[in-house]
Amino acid sequence: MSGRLSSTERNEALGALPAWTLDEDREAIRRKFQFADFNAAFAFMARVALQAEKMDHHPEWSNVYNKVEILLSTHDAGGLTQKDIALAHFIDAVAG
Ligand code: HBI
Repeated sequence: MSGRLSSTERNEALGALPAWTLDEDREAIRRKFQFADFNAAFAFMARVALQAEKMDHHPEWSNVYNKVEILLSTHDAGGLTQKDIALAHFIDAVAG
């Protein structure tokens, strides 16, 4: 399991992920999304789910109609790792 990011690595990584906010308590990153409707939200979640399986790295997320909230952290490492950063970039790319 790749190791936890140092604070420097974390700050550098988050510089390229401006839409995400740091959750200090969870040592995680969060982003909220609003789509046109449930269909669009679920299609987004399906694409992320397939990528999560491919990476063996899964989001903590919730969905209410057209809104999706995602939290990324690496449970095995107890904080942020490169897997979280990579998945966040994938999510940004598919979210548009
Ligand atoms: N997803 N976010 C996250 N963090 C993990 O530590 C993790 C995961 N998905 C699968 C996974 N670990 C496996 O390696 C097992 O540890 C469950």
